[in-house]
Amino acid sequence: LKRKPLVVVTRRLPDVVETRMRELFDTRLNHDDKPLSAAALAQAAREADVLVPTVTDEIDASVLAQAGPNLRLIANFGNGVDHIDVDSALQRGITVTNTPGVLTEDTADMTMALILAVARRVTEGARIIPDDAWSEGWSPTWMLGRRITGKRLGIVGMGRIGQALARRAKAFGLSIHYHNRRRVSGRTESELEATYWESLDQMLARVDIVSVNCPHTPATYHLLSARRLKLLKPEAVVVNTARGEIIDETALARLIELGEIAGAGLDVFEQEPAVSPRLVKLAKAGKVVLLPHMGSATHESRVDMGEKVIINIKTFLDGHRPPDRVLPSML
Ligand code: 8YV
Repeated sequence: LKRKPLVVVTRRLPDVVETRMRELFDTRLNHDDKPLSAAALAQAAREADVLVPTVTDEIDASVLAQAGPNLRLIANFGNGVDHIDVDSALQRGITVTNTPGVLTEDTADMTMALILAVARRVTEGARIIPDDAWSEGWSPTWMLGRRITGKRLGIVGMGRIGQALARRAKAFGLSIHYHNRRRVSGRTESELEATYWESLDQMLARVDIVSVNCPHTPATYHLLSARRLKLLKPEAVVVNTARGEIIDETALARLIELGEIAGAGLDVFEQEPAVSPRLVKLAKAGKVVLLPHMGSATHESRVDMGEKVIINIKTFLDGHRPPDRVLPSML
């Protein structure tokens, strides 16, 4: 009798997803819900036919070198695959899939939430009453933020999430500017009333808010470098719900400290879960809003992501091309 393929899941997933996986596959779950150690990850790669990692699993060349001959599919639970050495995986004949499309709206919502939180000092204000610090009462010049209506938003990366953000931002009265590897269709541009900037540098010098919505690849590592961040206006705000590595975080913190950039809203960091003490200090001072990688953290997104993972695995095990293959051209 042929053995059923073993699917190893590295983190706890929503109950409905785990139940469905168990019905369909020989599934090994991790109810510890702690990130696997490098050794445990390598062991999973040795034993599994299909590996289901998340952003917290570093599947580098050394893990892949220890993979067993059965490992044929890495079905990532999540969109970004920068924690996986996709080139090495593909060279070894391992297919890689992700979960695009289902977390778009939630991530765009969280980006908008960060824009509003920074501009209107929402998190800072929300601490005042619980901290019992409102004894003086209201004043006309107290807790003033910045209006967002009429301002310019520069979106770096006009894919699904960038476009979903543009739709929201347009409704908030922001004008939309974007930089992308390729210009989006004329129809999308006119729907979003979006202005394309071939030169990221030129766009950065003109916008009031910049939002990072591109994947992290070798080409986008520190795309917002110290030099580029210095092009921003002193009133500008930087928002990132993509990947920490796209921004030179140290330079960002320094420029905010110097008052050369007004503030930032960050959901992602260069060394998660470690966050630079300088950013933490700036958060305490009300200059930045820091969230612990919550962009797609809704019940709905997590279930939909799980369903995507299941469809990718099932299609692959049935001998067909899974719908969400990660191709070298995407990297
Ligand atoms: C997840 C994400 O939190 O999809 C992504 O790229 O960053 C988030 O949706 C995480 O990746 C889950 O692995």
